[in-house]
Amino acid sequence: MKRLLVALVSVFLGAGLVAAVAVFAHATSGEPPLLVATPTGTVSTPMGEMNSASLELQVYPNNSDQVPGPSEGVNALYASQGWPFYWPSTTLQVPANSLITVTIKQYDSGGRVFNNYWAKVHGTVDGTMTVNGKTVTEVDPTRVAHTFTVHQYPESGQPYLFLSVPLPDLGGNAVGNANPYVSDPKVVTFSFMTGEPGSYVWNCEFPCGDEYQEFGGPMQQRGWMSGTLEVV
Ligand SMILES: [Cu+2]
Repeated sequence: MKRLLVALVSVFLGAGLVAAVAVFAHATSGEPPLLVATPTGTVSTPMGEMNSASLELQVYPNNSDQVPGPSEGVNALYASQGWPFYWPSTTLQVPANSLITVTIKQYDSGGRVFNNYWAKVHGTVDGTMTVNGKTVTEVDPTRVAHTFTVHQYPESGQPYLFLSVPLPDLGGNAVGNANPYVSDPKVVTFSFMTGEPGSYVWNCEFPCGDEYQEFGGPMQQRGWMSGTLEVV
């Protein structure tokens, strides 16, 4: 009887611990609000008429009165430490079978990427992007602030999607959070095509976080340097 009681108590304690971990993980996850791409009509492409949509993002070096940044759950800690982040959200949704045009205003400093691959443009229409209106296929690998890199979950069974663009840095004394500190961010635009619906993740490949090789902390945190891309 005593043995049965001990076993039962252990099971209840175990279940309670699992529930507590789940509640804690949920409270600290701070999933940012969904940002849905704005439909922009149709465009003619070599593959025929296609729906189009646009997304606008910014990258800031740290939070400020002008741009509060994510602050729910574990995000409050990162906010107090002044890490860079994508804004207004990292939870993105775009339409399927469409041409998506993304504009990113970049306000941060940077440095050298670990591998020059991340200074090159991959997976966009024509393999190009524009930086302040100029068409390029790569940027100086010693002057990268962040990258926007979309890839699959490890499971297959959905359309292939890989996309990576480097965001050039600002000079040290030009860095700022938003107007009025900086009136001329690096403005990067690029377009890519979506296929059938799928779930993807994205992150930054510039070592802008902390811990292991500067790829820890905010680099792995949604709301900061990684997020999701739903094609619906
Ligand atoms: Cu980054």
